[in-house]
Amino acid sequence: MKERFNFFRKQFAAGKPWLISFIVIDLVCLVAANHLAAKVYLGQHYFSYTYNDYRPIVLIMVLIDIFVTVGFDTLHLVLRRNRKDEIIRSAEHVAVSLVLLAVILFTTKTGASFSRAIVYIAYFIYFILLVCSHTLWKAILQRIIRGSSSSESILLITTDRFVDEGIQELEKKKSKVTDIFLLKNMDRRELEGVQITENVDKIKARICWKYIEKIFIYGIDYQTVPDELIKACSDMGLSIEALGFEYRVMDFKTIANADPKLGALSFLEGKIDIPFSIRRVYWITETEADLHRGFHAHKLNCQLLFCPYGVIDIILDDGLGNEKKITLDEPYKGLLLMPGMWREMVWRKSGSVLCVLASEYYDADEYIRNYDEFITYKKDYIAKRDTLTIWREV
Ligand code: T46
Repeated sequence: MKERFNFFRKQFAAGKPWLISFIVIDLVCLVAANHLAAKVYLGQHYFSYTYNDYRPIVLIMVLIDIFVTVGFDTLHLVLRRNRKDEIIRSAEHVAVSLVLLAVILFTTKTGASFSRAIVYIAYFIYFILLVCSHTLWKAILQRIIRGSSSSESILLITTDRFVDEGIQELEKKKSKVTDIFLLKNMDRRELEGVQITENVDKIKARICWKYIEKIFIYGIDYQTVPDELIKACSDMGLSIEALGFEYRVMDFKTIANADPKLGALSFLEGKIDIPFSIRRVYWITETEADLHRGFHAHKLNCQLLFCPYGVIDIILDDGLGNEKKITLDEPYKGLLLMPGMWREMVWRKSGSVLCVLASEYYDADEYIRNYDEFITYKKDYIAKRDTLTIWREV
């Protein structure tokens, strides 16, 4: 419940006027449902009680309604949820409210003796009104929010290191980034006209209330995107498109000493320099010159390769007839390698050390060790790459 309450706060911050409008609509529906229920029930039976006797109960119901809305976040992503979710959430709202009211009525013996039956009828009518009014108001709001901005709202998910490149890449697709979700914002980046956040709840709320229509990831492995965000996107019917590169040569940050005898220190930091979570580290040592290894590709594994001592060539093949040789000949030079690239490593100097940071645990099934199989795999992959969508069970 605490988590839901926190998310409600973030939603409120992102879409205050619209969220308030939903709360007001809910309360109007609740009071209307009670009036209707009283009319239906009291109209059919003779009672010495009147609707006035029932008013305190309605007041308690209103207070419970506000409590449930905020505490249980029953307006969760309300603007973007589909009809099925709308019905489930509204039913949840009504059920929790009914239970709370029952507890209050039983423990305090408040209200007229007819109130229990009216309460059932009222909550049933309330549920119907809730679903109908939300559906209608959502349709109106979507037009207002979409219509008020001339261009689409686009979210880019990336790391500090790849922000500028990601924006440029999307500009090439004639898409202007309006929001950025950074896995970590070390440099406290600010960009004019672009909202940057590193808070998952905040970005979820913005996707909902700012009506973000397209989401891209750039330069990171899809597994780095928080599960919570993927789940929220799928709840809102949004897919995440992966953009990016197959490999990247990068220079690590290095602190060199004025006195060469003191050596140099290079370093890599998670989420900032490494666009995936490290699950495994391995290194290859005691090597002879002209050693050849590799001859495989990965389906899932993202890796960062570097050679802290010696010289190693990495020959990459994208399966489409393009070959590229990268020479790791400096301790501060790294090769970021995304899945789907055939590789061969050639040791150019005996004793050279190859270090690898990997995004996956060792899994022999995730390797493609047959070149023909790789070519077929790659063709399929390329065919879908432009619309590569992340739909992951979370
Ligand atoms: C890659 C290049 C750069 C394990 O049991 N656990 C491990 O974590 C690794 C990496 C390997 N192994 C076993 C599997 C084989 O029986 O060690 C043996 C040698 O592995 P492989 O022939 O795959 O080694 P390389 O040098 O051809 O490839 C390695 C990595 O496997 C690969 O992911 O990209 O380094």
